[in-house]
Amino acid sequence: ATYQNIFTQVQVHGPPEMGIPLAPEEDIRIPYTGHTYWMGKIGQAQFGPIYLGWTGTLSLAFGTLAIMIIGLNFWAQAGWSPQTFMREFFWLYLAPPGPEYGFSPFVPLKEGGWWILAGFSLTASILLWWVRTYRRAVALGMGMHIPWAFASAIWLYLVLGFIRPMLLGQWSEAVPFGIFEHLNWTNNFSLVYGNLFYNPFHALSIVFLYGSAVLFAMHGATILALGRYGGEREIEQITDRGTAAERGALFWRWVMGFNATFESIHRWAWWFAVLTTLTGGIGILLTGTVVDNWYLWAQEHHYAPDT
Ligand code: BCL
Ligand code: BCL
Ligand code: BCL
Ligand code: BCL
Ligand code: U10
Repeated sequence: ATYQNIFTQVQVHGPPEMGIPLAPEEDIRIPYTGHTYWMGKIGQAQFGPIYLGWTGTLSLAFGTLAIMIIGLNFWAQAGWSPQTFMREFFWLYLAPPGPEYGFSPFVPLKEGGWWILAGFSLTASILLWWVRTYRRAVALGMGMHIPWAFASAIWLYLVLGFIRPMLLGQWSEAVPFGIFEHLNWTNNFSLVYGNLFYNPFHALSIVFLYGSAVLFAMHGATILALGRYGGEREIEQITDRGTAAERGALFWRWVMGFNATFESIHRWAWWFAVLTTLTGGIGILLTGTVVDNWYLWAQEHHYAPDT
């Protein structure tokens, strides 16, 4: 094979590639396609066909509804002035119901009811999108790695906005919608519960978050550096280990004494990413339910010094 990369690639122009045939009742792909040279520079030059289906359509509908509810509430806060809306966008927010409402689903719209409706719509949108990833993976005969990884992110999202507030019986524990307001919430959460740094699950989440960046850099660099031996054709290298795989493995064995394989490196990456939000969700769920003050907890368990 010729050595090709992003700078020297040949872009093939032909009739649009429509993908595998689907059963007629299953085939809800929108047949429009396009072609741009510049997209070809960073990936595929062909756009579409996109598959929408009913989960995709409903997901977009609920997503749009969530954005509309949040956006209109922001706009109302800005006194319906487009200028104020634009200027204050990053500071506007939509807060969950106050503690006086507990976990009741019936809250006056202006007192947090809009927050519940927006949260419901956003959650419906996200869950439908998850179903979509699941069903498309089935349709293409793929493994379930993408849906399960996505589920790990959704786990943290649900803990933050629904599961933990439900266990504490308070909507007011949930995260507000707002760019800076959700950062204020994050800071406040750590302060109220005695410094999140002393939550071992927060530390684990950081290990995997930092570790993901380390692995991503190592692997991205390894593959680019092996491009001249066809290293980016990873599947061939997995099923029929060639010189690229040998060199990559040897490099890491020389540098740090052990190495992954072309397949296992993707398992490392998958697990690091998945464990970031999995451990994170556990850490948040324990906060206020099992542990009220992480610093005191840490002292008790010799995770922090006693004095
Ligand atoms: Mg936050 C920052 C979204 C939960 C702590 N957070 C961000 C911003 C973005 C965001 C506005 C960049 C994220 C990013 O690049 O991710 N956060 C966001 C969402 C949730 C969330 C959507 C959620 O649970 C649904 N954040 C939380 C929880 C805290 C938290 C509550 C602990 C984890 N977040 C922080 C901190 C920071 C952010 C700390 C920042 O410093 C950063 C920031 O700049 O804040 C101002 C990586 C993902 C990608 C690169 C893919 C693209 C993602 C895009 C950018 C997401 C856009 C979201 C959009 C504005 C909201 C759309 C909602 C509609 C209704 C559909
Ligand atoms: Mg902050 C920094 C995220 C809240 C204070 N913060 C960071 C960034 C990252 C981040 C973007 C750290 C990564 C980095 O720089 O790596 N912060 C982050 C998030 C939240 C957050 C996601 C959150 O609320 C959800 N931060 C807060 C709150 C403050 C806060 C508000 C604390 C209360 N944050 C700070 C401070 C800093 C950060 C202070 C920083 O200094 C840091 C930053 O931006 O730094 C640039 C970079 C990686 C390195 C520095 C590691 C270098 C490793 C070297 C080259 C090799 C070491 C080899 C080793 C010794 C060998 C080991 C032996 C072998 C195993 C055998
Ligand atoms: Mg720190 C956490 C190392 C700079 C903020 N930090 C950690 C621990 C580990 C560490 C002890 C897990 C990191 C991890 O898994 O990353 N930090 C470390 C090092 C530097 C560093 C070596 C450095 O610059 C040389 N950390 C900073 C700066 C802050 C900072 C000052 C912003 C970036 N760091 C935080 C926060 C947290 C950590 C916040 C945590 O919550 C977490 C923790 O648990 O703290 C208790 C991903 C990398 C990998 C998975 C590869 C393996 C890396 C191993 C685990 C590093 C071991 C270091 C070893 C114990 C010390 C050196 C050994 C020498 C041979 C003597
Ligand atoms: Mg902390 C959490 C790092 C300091 C308070 N903190 C985390 C962890 C992460 C981290 C490891 C979030 C994982 C994640 O992937 O979330 N923290 C971190 C670091 C420092 C730090 C590195 C540091 O000091 C260097 N944190 C502090 C200090 C506190 C603090 C001590 C603030 C002062 N931190 C908190 C709180 C939380 C964290 C509170 C958390 O809740 C979180 C955690 O898990 O803690 C245990 C990002 C992933 C998600 C939020 C999942 C979202 C998934 C959804 C489904 C996505 C929806 C997308 C949406 C629809 C948008 C679509 C838009 C498109 C563009 C169309
Ligand atoms: C990627 C990839 C790819 C692969 C890959 C990988 C990315 C597709 C196919 C690599 C990825 C993985 C393997 C996945 C896992 C990786 C991570 C989770 C990332 C984080 C990594 C780690 C945490 C591991 C870090 C470990 C390190 C850095 C190794 C540490 C080791 C040392 C410090 C030892 C270094 C050894 C040296 C310098 C020399 C040799 C030394 C010895 C043998 C030991 C002792 C020395 C002697 C006996 C010599 C005598 C010494 C004398 C006489 C002096 C004594 C003096 C004294 C003072 C005692 O994309 O492709 O492949 O794999």
